[in-house]
Amino acid sequence: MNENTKNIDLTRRKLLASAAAGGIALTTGAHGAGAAGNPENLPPNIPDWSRALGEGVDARPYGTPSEFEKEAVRRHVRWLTASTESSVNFTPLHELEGIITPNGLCFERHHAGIAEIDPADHRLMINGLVDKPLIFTMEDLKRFPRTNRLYFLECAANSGMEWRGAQLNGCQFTHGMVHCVMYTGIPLKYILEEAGLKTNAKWLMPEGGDASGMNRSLPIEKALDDCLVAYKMNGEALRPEQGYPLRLVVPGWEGNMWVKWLRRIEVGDMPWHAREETSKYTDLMENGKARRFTWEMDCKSVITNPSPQAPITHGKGHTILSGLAWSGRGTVDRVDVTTDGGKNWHAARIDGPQLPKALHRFYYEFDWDGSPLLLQSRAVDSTGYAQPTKDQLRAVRGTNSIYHNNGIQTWHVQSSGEIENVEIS
Ligand SMILES: Nc1nc2c(c(=O)[nH]1)N[C@H]1C(S)=C(S)[C@@H](COP(=O)(O)O)O[C@H]1N2
Ligand SMILES: [Mo]
Repeated sequence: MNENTKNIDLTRRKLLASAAAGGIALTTGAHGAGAAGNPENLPPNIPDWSRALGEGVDARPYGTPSEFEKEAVRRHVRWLTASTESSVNFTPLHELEGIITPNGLCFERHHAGIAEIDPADHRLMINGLVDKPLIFTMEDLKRFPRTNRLYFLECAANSGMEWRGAQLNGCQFTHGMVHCVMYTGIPLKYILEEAGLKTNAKWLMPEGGDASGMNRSLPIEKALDDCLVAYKMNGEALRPEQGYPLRLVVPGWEGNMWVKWLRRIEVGDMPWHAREETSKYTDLMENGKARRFTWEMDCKSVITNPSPQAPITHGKGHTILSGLAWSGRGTVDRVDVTTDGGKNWHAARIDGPQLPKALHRFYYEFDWDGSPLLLQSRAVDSTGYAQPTKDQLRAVRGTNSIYHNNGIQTWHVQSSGEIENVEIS
């Protein structure tokens, strides 16, 4: 049994539990704890936690979530990859709200496992077409002016399995290769200026310090525009999973370019044609030709609740729909939602900050009459580009692709409240 089937089973169990509660779901609370909980703790009784002292301030030097939040975890799909070291796990988008991804829940994509690096032994080297090659310690880097920026990172392979049709039951699996974090770092421009770019400097090759030594060619215009060399995420040091102690931030561009455990940047006059931009991370078109250097992540959205891992358990009536939208080209200006597979569209409410190249949160509230629904969301970004249907995408791209699937996602809600991933045309 893979992680995904396990997840579907969990969903079914949740539904059974809520059915047992017999239509009093509203009063038993959103966590479904009503049916299984201890009635002795309910009003008018005094609950257990009011009768004794709680843990002291020495109990949790580094905080962790409540023990009742065990479902909010990264999950992987075992059959997708041969080993866990060269693999991916997924952000539990259906368990999250707002636009910030907590550090411990950011999806992980490694090509050779997590490098564990002592920052005292870490260096960043700049070489190639520069006036003076440089080697920085972490301490050196922390004396450059810093900036704080919130950006999403999406793997180009996010939703990749969906090219062949609806496959995985949950937005965690279909869309969970995305996270959104506040980075603290140095504009890459400052570091390049320190080394001095030669006039023929046109491309960079950032390289990782992990066993994969991952590298990608990065055009100089992007490097000088908004790239960061980051060492903090959401206020604290980068997590080892996210490239501790140093990672490249390439706002709006495919995750593969955001080199983790960043150890070297070579400056050159041509792209390197590295493995990750030739055999991987290219888009194979219908005619057998591969499109290369498709860096920008196009506008996309997904409904995170309700969704297959987060079925409707309260029965018919007032229902809150929550979702995420993003664009690698700017802000998201509009999100529309349909509950009938695209016959009628309604404007969703974008709530919270609308920052360029960051996740946006949207809501749509409706009265569910208990009949089956086909839920979809469609985002429009600040360039005026509207998220396409999967059919529109396939008309241009064919079906050979893995990467850059930003098509509209459909969730089928059954009368029971159970939800599955489907495709309609
Ligand atoms: N050094 C190095 N950098 C890397 C990778 C890697 O395996 N090694 N994976 C890349 C890929 S494919 C993606 S999608 C992102 C994932 O970032 P995350 O693990 O923080 O989610 O990191 C990129 N940077
Ligand atoms: Mo990726």
